[in-house]
Amino acid sequence: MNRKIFIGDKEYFPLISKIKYEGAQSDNPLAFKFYNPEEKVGGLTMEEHLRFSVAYWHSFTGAGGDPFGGGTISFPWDHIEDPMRRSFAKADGAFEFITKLGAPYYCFHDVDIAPDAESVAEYENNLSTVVEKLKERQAGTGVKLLWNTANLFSHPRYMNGAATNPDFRILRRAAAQVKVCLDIAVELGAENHVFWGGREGYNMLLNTNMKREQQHFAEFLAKARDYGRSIGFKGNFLIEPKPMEPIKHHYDFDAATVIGFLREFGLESDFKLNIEGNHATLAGHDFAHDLQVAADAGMLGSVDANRGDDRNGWDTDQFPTDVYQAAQAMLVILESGGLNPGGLNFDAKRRRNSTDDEDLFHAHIGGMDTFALGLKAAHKIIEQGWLKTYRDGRYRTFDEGQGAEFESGKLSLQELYQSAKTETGALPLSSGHQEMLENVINQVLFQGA
Ligand code: XLS
Ligand code: NI
Ligand code: NI
Repeated sequence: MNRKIFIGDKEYFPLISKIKYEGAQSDNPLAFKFYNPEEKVGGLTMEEHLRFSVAYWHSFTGAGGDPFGGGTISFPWDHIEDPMRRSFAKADGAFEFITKLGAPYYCFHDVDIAPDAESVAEYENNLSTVVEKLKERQAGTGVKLLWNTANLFSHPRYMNGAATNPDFRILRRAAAQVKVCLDIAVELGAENHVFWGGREGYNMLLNTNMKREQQHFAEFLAKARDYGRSIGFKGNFLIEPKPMEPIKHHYDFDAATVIGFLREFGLESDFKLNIEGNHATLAGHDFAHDLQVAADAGMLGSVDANRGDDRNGWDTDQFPTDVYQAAQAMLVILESGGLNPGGLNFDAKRRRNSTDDEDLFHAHIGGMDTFALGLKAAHKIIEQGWLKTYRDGRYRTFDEGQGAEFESGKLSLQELYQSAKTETGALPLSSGHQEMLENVINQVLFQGA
């Protein structure tokens, strides 16, 4: 039975019906094999753990253009000439897609949902008109807004940055955009608000006062925070680190850099991090590394779930398919207490030559199944308890005696020296057992294979 799901007066993806969980044995490419939203993993359902979100920009806006060629992907609302009517149709198509997929959340930039404009008044007017529609669609479908963000990087005015632009007038224009976006966050019940500093940084030091730009950035974020709180926004503000691309050196380089910046300027209690897989790898880290750095600082807010390509160094924003990586990411996430009120947002795009509507479904189904498997593997590893026992065991010399005294700050350098002096002979070598641990992860992943 192909039950119709459509949101407005038209069905935009008529060939695809609701995506169902059919289990690992199913050979239906348009079904979940592993993501079963109602299935409990520990105390929560998969839906509650994973909190999947669809990205408006990649899924309903980006047409596959790259520096060597224009778009290849067409959307069922492309033919509508009037930009406002096209935005309405896009919204209906988006909610139809998200509902058919069964993702509980979505995310957007301001200019993904409505036409941009030079004047603040026209920009605001366009947005608030579409926001009315989104509000109705949210209420009608139950789909919620994980986060929204201001696009402060596409318009030519932001070529030298937004909050870090050397021209105050550009910073002020960006602030107006952020103000409108915070109003929208409250209006639509966004659970978080993201800042991705795509052009906050520099291409050459010779024309840049880095210190002054970073002070402006912090002041801008502080004022955004103050305004957001004053209108009742209770969610997390999130900074999304990325080391480079589109410009050479981003100020929000990686998790560690952003944490240092937030602490330097006293922003650490309102701001957390949105960690993106492909951004971590661009910075030369594993995805799990940046997640762990954020978690250790108590600042793991949300995740942009995607991946790069192992053999090139740019932000390919591919859908996650690597279960080994997803398991390691979910291990950090579960050990740090889960993502809520963040989620797993597919900041990912299908390839430029995946031009069928169906491909958008395949891409998301694969990403959701991958993280469902990662979740189950991570949960199993935690339940079995051996990893934690093993890891804790490596630090056992700090649990008692002098090691414990050192940890509590009671040993001076001279005391360490004195007591090291009493040791005679070579100290024991303790194996890190890397291969054994790698093997056990494979065993957990493929038990029963
Ligand atoms: C680009 C970023 C962007 C943010 C939102 O690389 O990932 O998509 O997530 O502005
Ligand atoms: Ni990215
Ligand atoms: Ni992102």
